[in-house]
Amino acid sequence: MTEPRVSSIDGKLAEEFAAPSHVDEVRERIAAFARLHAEAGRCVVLISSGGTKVPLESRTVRFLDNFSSGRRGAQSAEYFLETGYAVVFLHRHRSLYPYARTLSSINVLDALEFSGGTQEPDRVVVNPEVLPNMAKVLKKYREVTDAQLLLPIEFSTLSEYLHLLKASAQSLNAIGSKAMFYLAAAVSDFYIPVCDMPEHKIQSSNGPLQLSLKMVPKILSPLVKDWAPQAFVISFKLETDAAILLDKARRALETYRHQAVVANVLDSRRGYVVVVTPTSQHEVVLSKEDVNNQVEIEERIVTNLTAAHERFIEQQVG
Ligand code: PAZ
Repeated sequence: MTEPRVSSIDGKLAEEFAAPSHVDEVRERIAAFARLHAEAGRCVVLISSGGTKVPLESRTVRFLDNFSSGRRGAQSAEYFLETGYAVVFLHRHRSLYPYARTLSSINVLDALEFSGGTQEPDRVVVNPEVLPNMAKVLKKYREVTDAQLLLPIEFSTLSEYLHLLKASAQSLNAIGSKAMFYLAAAVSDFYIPVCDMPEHKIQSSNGPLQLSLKMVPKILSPLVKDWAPQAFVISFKLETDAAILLDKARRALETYRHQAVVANVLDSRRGYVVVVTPTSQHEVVLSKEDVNNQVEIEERIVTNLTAAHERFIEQQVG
C-alpha cells in the first residue's frame, strides 16, 4: 500500500488549527481497527456526523454552530453495520449516536419504572409501552460492540474535526479501496485562526462585535489526492435553494474527483436525496407508504452506496 503523501493543506492545518492532544492515539486506534477488519475481509467506513463548533475566543465562551443533529450519520452507521461494514464513527460530542438515538426524543426517566412498584425502589426496568423496541435495539448494540465493529471518535470544534479526519484518512489508507469515507458532517466553511483569536471572553463593553472569518481549507482535496487516494469517497452537499443543488454537487465531483455526492435540501432531507456520481444521478425518495412504515432514507442511501463501493473495489482489483 502507498504511504499517504503530504499535502499543501498540511502546513495550514498545523499553523492555524489547534490539534487535539490525543490525535496520535486516535491515529493508532484507527490503524489497528482497520487492520483487524481488513484481515477479517471486512470493508471499513468512516462516517463523519454532526455539526462543528467554531470558537470565537481561545478560552471559549462563545462559538458559531450549525443545525446538524447527527441523525443522518447515526442512522447510516446502523445500516452500514447491518451490511457487514466496520464503522469508524467520527461524530460531534452529544450528537445522535447509533442505537442510542432511539432515546433522543424522550425523557429517559419517563421510560423507566420500579419493577416491584414504589415499595421496591432498587430494581428499575424499562416500560415497554414507552420504548417498545428497546430489547431489540439493545441486542443489536451489544452484538456490534462485542464484535468491536463500531469505533466511536468524538470531536466538538472545527479544529478537532479537521485533525481527526486527517489522522483517520492516513490510517485508513492502509486498506486501500476497502475504505469508504461517508462525510455527512456539516462542517463550517468559516473560522478564526488560532493566532487571530482573543484569549479571553470578548467584552460587550467594547461595543458591537465585528467578525472577520477566514475560509476553511477544502479538506476533501488532500483527502482524495494525498491522504487516502485509493479509498471510495462520498461527500454530502446541503443547500436551502433546490435550484442550485445539483450543479453544486456536479461541480464538487469535477473539482475533487471523488466517487459520489449525496445532495440534499434542508427541509426535505429526511425524505429525498440525490446520489450524484460522475456518470449517474439517482433519486432516493421515500413514499407516503414508506414513511408510514417508518422506513428511513439512510437505509436506501446505504444500499445504493455499498453496491457502488463493491463495483469500485472490483474495478480496482480487476
Ligand atoms: O445531521 P442531520 O441528520 O440533521 O443533517 C444531515 C446533513 C444535512 C447535515 C447531511 O445530510 C449533509 O448534507 N451534510 C453536509 C452538509 C454540507 O456541508 O453541505
